[in-house]
Amino acid sequence: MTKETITFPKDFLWGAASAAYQVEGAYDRDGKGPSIWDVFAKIPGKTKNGTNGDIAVDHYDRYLEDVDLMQKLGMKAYRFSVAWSRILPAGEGAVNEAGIAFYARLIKALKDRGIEPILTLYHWDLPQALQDKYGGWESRQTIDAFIQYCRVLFTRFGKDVRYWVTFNEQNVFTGLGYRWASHPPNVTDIKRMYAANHVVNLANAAAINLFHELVPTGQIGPSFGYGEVYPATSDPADVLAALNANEFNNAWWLDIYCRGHYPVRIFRLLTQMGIAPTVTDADTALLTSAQPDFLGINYYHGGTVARPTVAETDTTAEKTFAAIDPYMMAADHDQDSPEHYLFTSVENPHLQKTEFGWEIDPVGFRVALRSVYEKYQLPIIVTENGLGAYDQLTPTGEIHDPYRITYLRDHLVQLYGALQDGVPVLGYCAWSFTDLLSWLNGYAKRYGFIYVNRDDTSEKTLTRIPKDSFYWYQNVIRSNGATLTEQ
Ligand code: BGP
Repeated sequence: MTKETITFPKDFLWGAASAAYQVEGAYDRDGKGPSIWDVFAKIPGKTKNGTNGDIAVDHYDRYLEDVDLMQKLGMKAYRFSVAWSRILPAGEGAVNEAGIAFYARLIKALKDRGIEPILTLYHWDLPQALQDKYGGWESRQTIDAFIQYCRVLFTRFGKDVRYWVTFNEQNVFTGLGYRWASHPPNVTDIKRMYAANHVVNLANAAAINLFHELVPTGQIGPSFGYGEVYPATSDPADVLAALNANEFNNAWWLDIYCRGHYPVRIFRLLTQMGIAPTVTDADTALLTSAQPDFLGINYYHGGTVARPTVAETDTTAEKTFAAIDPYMMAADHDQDSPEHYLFTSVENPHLQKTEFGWEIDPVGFRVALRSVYEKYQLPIIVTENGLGAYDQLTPTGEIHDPYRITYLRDHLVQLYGALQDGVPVLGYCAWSFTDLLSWLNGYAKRYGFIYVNRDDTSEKTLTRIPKDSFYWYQNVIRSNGATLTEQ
């Protein structure tokens, strides 16, 4: 039997992604105000080897070189984020025209080369001034500031940018920021996490409504860090645990984005535990009024669970601890953890892991795309997917990354499968375009198609060097996926 030739839709958005704090540098230049990441990364012990984004990979100064490389790669789309405190240095109030000008130049350079900009409004770098003044996302006043920021960008860039992302991985930044203190604002309080998360939900809905008013020709949606959760066995108790885990880790956000309501079972548990957010009728009215146009899905891996170790009524049993993983938050010793009553995370014996311990699960990618579409019936843009690895520069100045090619190929083949199944996937942005700063893993965990010559301790030359995966992806794009058939 001959294999069917893979052909993606003709306007498929082949892309790659980045985020402002991870690439730009120029953290205090041209009027930019400090963000919570500028401050947090300087707290001793919080990041790998004390790394920060002060210089990052200097995209702020080298954006033209980077955009030229995107064109060479053949990219049809580039997902980037805007640093809120470049636009509004105090988070609200006066607009910094130099900040606007930087993104105007970037967007123009992309469009001149036929590359569709996909603009993320919030990739975790809240202006520090809003944290100091209002307590950041714990205050509804931050929603007003966010809406002011959105209004500026929608007005200035609404006619040039068609695809907009509201919040990047709300599940990750609220969990790591307010529960595990491994992101700013460095808090360990699950009740405060759910309260802040609710405020972000309201900001997301208000931004979507404003966008539809001001930019009727564009499309907007959140980017969610999705991982399908599997039952460990066919034991119905494990299947129920997987349902619980999917509602706890995924539907808790996606149901709000798409339906305006929290999943009932989880809300009931959080209420019993005294940690549920307060939801007013006006909140529900706002949340149900806002409809995203698409869902951004960031996919790295899912998880596997078994029945919880304790009955729901048993609040005395000892809690289990597993390492903090942004996508599968685990129960901890120190506080009452809802996971404890819902599921127990277990290893999946069928899956290999990356050098950094993340499961590799391309079929899970197809399962994820299918599940999300069947449940929410919105087009999907894959806004992140990729492999972090310790790439090595050879003495002759090359980077051979066959493991990344295998990873990306296997995921793209499954994405094609989902397209064949009927899921409307509009585009795929690999994480990441160039190497960049990993929030907690410094510069050694590399994801890019392009190597950047720097490490944790020195900016070295910051030279860009295309990896083998660059030339591989170039062929995939050029053939609109056909070269995936041969591999
Ligand atoms: C996602 C973030 C990205 C990026 C990626 C890889 O959660 O949206 O910004 O960091 O994960 O993560 P890491 O650098 O931790 O490996």
